Amino acid sequence: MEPQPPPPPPPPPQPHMQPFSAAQLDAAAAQLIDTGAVLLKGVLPPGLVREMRARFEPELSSLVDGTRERKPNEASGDGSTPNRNGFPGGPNRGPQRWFMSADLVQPYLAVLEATPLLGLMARVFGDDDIALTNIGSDTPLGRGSAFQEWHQDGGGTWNYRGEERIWRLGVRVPLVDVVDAPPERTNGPVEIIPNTVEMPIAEALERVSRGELSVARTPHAVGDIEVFNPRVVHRGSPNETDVPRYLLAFTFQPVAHLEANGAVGGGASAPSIAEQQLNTLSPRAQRMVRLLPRL
Ligand SMILES: O=C(O)CCC(=O)C(=O)O
Repeated sequence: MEPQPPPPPPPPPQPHMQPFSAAQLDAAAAQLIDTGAVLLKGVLPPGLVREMRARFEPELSSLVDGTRERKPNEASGDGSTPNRNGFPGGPNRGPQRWFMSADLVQPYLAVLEATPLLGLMARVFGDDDIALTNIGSDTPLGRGSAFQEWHQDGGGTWNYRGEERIWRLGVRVPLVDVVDAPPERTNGPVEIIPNTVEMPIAEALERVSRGELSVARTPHAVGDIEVFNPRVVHRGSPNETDVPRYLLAFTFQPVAHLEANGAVGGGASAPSIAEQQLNTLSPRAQRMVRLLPRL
């Protein structure tokens, strides 16, 4: 008889995630749709976030030191095109600020099992399958980092079954506490101008100067996640401390939108996922990465 390959290891037990009631998730979804962002407190266990940080920190250091090769989606241009902060394309996004794509591996992928996040996304995207399409990071390393320009990331609404629907959500997962205590203890909270998802940036800034809109900076404790519509006007702020402000930003999109736009697989810059990582995921989380290229 042919020797049988060993069975795949069983998925690890789900980390304990803070339960949220249906009413809390309804309110969070309404806030996200109305304003462009919502903070969910205490979703991820701090031990899990510490494991994520332990994986992330050396990888970013090796990118900054130049000992790690850049991945395709870390190039924002051909090396000569300035990116939106006026610096040459690539992972360095200005003084003391570095972009890095994270590998689709555990412990990061445990975020796909966070039931409050799944409940919130289901309220925004409906019953459709949702895909994870990227994990990125834009890290202000410390003193000397600067404000980003105000911007809106790609995304918006699309028409699906006769309805206007959001087609992209970002999820910020801070790997350290994000503190807003200027001047010395602020470590780079992202600033947003709520209620600007459909507004041109110039108009948003004009309305801020007239006092009709305000700028919000949301502190995050380790374990919190912030879900945002990438069209909300926002910018990174300087980190005035000596400790890098590590934070991962996950991107989720409905599969139906990817299929309708021929973007299944995400194009040249889509991250790949290794088969052995799939075996660590629940069947539901496996569905969320099934369209990604395999390593
Ligand atoms: O994490 C930050 O400081 C800002 C990241 C951001 O807004 C972006 O790169 O679009």
